Amino acid sequence: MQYDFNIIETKWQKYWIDNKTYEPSTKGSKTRGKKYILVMFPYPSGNIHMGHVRNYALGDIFARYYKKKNFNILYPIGWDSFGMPAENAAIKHKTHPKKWTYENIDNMAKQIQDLGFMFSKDREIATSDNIYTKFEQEFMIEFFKKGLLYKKNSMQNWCEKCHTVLANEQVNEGLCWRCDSKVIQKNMPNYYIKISDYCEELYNDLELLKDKWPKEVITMQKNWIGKSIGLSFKLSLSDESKAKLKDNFDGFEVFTTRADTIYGVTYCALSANHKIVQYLIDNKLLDDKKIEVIKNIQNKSERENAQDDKIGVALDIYATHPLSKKQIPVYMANFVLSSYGSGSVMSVPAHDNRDYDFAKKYNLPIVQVITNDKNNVDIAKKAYTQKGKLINSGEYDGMSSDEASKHIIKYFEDLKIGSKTTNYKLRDWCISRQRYWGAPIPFVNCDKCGVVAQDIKNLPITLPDDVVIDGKGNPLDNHTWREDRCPKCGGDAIKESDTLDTFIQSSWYFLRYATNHSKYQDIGISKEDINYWMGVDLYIGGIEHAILHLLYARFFTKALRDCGFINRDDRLNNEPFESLLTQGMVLKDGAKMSKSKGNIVDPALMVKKYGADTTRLFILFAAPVNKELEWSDKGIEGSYRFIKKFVSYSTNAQANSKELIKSINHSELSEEEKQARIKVYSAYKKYYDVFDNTYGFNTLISSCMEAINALVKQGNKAIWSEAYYILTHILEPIMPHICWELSDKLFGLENFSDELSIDEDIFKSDSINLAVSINGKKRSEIKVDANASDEVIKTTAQLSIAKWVEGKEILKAIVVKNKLVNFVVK
Ligand code: ANZ
Ligand code: ZN
Repeated sequence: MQYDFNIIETKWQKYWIDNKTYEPSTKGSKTRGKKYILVMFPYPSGNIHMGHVRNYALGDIFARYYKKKNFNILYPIGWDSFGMPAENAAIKHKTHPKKWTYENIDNMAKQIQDLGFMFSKDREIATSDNIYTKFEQEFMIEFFKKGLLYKKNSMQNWCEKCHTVLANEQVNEGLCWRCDSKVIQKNMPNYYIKISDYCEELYNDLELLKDKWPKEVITMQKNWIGKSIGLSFKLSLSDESKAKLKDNFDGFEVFTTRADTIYGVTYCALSANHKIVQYLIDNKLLDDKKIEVIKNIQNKSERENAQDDKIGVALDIYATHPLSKKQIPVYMANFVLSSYGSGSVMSVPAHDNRDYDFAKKYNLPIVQVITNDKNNVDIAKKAYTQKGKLINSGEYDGMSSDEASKHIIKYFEDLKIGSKTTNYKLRDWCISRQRYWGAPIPFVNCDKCGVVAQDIKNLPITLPDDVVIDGKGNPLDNHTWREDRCPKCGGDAIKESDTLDTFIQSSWYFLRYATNHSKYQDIGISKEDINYWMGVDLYIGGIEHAILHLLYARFFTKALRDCGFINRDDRLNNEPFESLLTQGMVLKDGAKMSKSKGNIVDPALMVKKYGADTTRLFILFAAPVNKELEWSDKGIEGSYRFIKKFVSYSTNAQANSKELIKSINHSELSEEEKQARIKVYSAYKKYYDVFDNTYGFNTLISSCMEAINALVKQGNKAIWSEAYYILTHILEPIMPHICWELSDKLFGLENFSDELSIDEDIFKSDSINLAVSINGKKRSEIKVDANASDEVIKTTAQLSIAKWVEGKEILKAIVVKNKLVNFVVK
């Protein structure tokens, strides 16, 4: 039989689409339940790459697996279609971002279909569609009403020359990626979402995902949320310092996770943007040189400052140590973040690395207050940052760190000068982007009323098409489109020209998919449909989204619940993704495939040359799912050969052979027939284990290959038929087109819905293993029939040790029943 993948693949893709085979049916249809399989939707950059293929192949095999098990499946795709590359393309190729984006979508949709990925057509969405924007804007307005969205001034990376805000990724070593001029920090109005209100819930609910999400992803989320428990207290300024500051400040708040080290405090440090620092600058209480140093630091992002060498400025003011009452100097230090804790720290150089480096540089005293069990801590070269036992700490001497922290916190609380505090690293989410190709932020600025939400009935607020994109600022800024009326007072108002961060779109797309498409025009999310489809049973995607996207999506689900858009789901605690599978990267020559490295293998070309089934088979066979996958031309050739072999041997099976298969009597079969059958059934067993538990698809494919190798050693038509009945079924999710073709020819597709019972008896081995030794030393092992004669055993054993007895004389062979064969050799 010829293998013409072109004809076969086109034929079945058409069949699946025409028959809506993989469309979700509405709730209540006769199925075993629902399975919602989700893959991370692509940015429509123009072409599918191998990373997409790996991601969607995995999604597709689960969708097909559950479909055959008669689950109602939702396996949707969409396009994360707002974002910067469209604008970059517009600058470079002088096209319109919209045109570029939608052409790319068409191209990629075709490539996806060519691979036989059977995403729902009905539920396909593009997040740049006006109808998607409409509901997103509604959510933003609701968040605003609930106090979950606000506007405030904050520092942004700003390029004077391009007159634009830059994302962190667009700043290379302090310079603009486009024009190489120096990037400064500019204080600008921005919109924020108050994700910090949800820190605790986001942190605590990770507990529910234990064992369902990869451990490292949970850890990454935990670190990102960054929960720290410690002590907050106020350090009082000395009287002289208070006077210097004209009594505008009497002290400042600090936060420490190491209350036990308090006696080791030898100075304290404020961030460059601290109120006191600003006061000193504004009132010329520092000399020009110091002011210049501070301003330089203010002009850098926190990220940059944290990476730089330690820089400080003595502020010539003093604070009083709360316990020892000693006067300690106050510095401005570049490593103190203004947005964490209270933007100021008590510094313990002996036990904190940053404090240590800083103290060394500025010659500040270092006082050790923690030691270890052996009392041999040496802080001459570096800080000792572990916990231990207290020394030089007055009444706390001898206590363990934990014990001392407890007592010290209590002391502060009793005196009402401090309290136990939980701090989170997670900052509010800045959602405004000063660029064109995004969802307009649905607010106006009114001179009289300030920031006012657009009227819901006027949504969506859509982008004007007539813009020139040249990379210099946001083309919306000076567009007449901005002229508007204030929904509150009716006076002149001006539209917001910022657009939403694209992470907003990917934070609710899975809820949109789960909404029946017949309702798409009327509502953003259907509560009823969500109740049925959510949570996502399996979410598959790249580990690179382990932090931001997954956190935002988790947050959105909870926030939309609190705004009444979805119902509370106590079972899942409103966690959207019940289980998560992160696939490894696709590499070529050891490096991630990328345009700049020129090591890209184009999936469309592979499909053209070998067909979709071969491409899918290779991708799933070449590596375990969560490991990196190295592209190999030999490998894909091998996959192609396997499929051709699979097709050509199919002529050994007989059509309509149900009765023939039933007539097989295992105990009457020859050893080769038995072996073939055992291999086929092992693969069948593995099929369920792999899909339900291990996800070891590469091992499932190996089992099928082994089965074929065992099958060719015999010629029983019934056995071949049974094998194809099973193998076309279990390989169907992986290489669907050819399996549908063969199954259709041989079994009328009946085997896809038929779960054969597995006769465990066939695995009961009727052979035994024997050790083979030479002069008492074990050399090999043989497998023989349980009732083999001593003669047969001796011959088999001798063959297995041939290389050790070459040129030697065998004096005797002794068979110990069911155990071993020993040769006495001279
Ligand atoms: C004294 C101390 C002694 C500290 C010691 C650590 C070790 P995490 O765990 O990340 O929450 N800190 C507090 N606010 C800061 C800010 N705005 N910028 C930079 N650092 C800040 O970190 C808490 C610790 O980071 C705090 O505990 C404080 O230093 C510092 F042996 O206080 B620690
Ligand atoms: Zn107004």
